[in-house]
Amino acid sequence: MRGHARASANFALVKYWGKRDAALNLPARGSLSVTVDALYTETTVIFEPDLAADCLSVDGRPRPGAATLRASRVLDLIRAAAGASLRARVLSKNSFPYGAGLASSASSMAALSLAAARALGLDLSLERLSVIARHGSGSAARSLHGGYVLWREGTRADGEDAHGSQLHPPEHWPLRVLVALVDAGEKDTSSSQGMQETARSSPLYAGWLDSVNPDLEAAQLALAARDLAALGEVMERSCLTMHAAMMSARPGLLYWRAATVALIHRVRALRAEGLGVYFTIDAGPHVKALCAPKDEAAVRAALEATPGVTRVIACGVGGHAR
Ligand code: 2P0
Repeated sequence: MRGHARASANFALVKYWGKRDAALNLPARGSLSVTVDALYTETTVIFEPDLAADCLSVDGRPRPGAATLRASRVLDLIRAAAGASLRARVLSKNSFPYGAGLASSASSMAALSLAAARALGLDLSLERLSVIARHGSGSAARSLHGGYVLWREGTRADGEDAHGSQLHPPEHWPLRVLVALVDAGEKDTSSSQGMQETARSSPLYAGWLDSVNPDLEAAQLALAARDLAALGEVMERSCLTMHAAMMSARPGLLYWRAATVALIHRVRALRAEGLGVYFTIDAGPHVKALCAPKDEAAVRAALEATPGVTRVIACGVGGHAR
């Protein structure tokens, strides 16, 4: 009745921001991501007869409330699949700051779904686990698979076809992702809440949605051709279009800090000097820079020298949850 799993975080190259069904966590559009090896969650799930309710600890700290409710949504689906009713103790450990806009909800819900399935003796496919993990956090649908992953928006009302699929394994294109940490604090507006507010009040939300499918197509072509300039261009515009929609919500949602903006300019200056490096930013202040291995040292030095950067974490392309 005990299972253990590790899943990596992922960063979207073409972003997910908006739901077509909030109860089922179904995305308004598809998204495309790269799984990263250095940021991961390791989770142990123990189903115990004496527990009255699921309980969750993250990095040694009990997390009652919203985080436990999300975990229970995933555990309920695993219990239903196994015909079990026992409650679970969940012990989760992250290799990186939790709840700070670094995709910890993706890796933690992906690891939870796999660990819980194993604890109850279920052998579910990565696609099925992706659907289950999605109920805990949308972006978790992309963290079961390694490499380059497409999360399809799906057409079914029950969301069973809105799962992640691997487009290319890690060895297809061993790019590097350098994560420049700007601030290790937990963010004040969750992604779920931010998406809801953007969809409700931003005059740019419709334009953002219109931009996604063409960007998904362009990103898939660039990935297949291993064309970094083409992929980088799509990745930056998807990021900036999403943030423009967030910022124009009412009230405006601004995850950036001064150092975030400084890093954008730094990446563009490196490009003007001839380096192939591109940025993306999620629901937090950190900046992720995508580059080829040959440029990693120069990019890393430039990010570390940017005022306000506390640390740079270097990632390769990660594998499947296991
Ligand atoms: C993404 N983000 O595509 C986008 C870009 C953040 C910015 O997916 O409400 O924690 O649980 O589905 O998955 C973060 O959102 O939100 C996210 P829910 P989630 O990576």
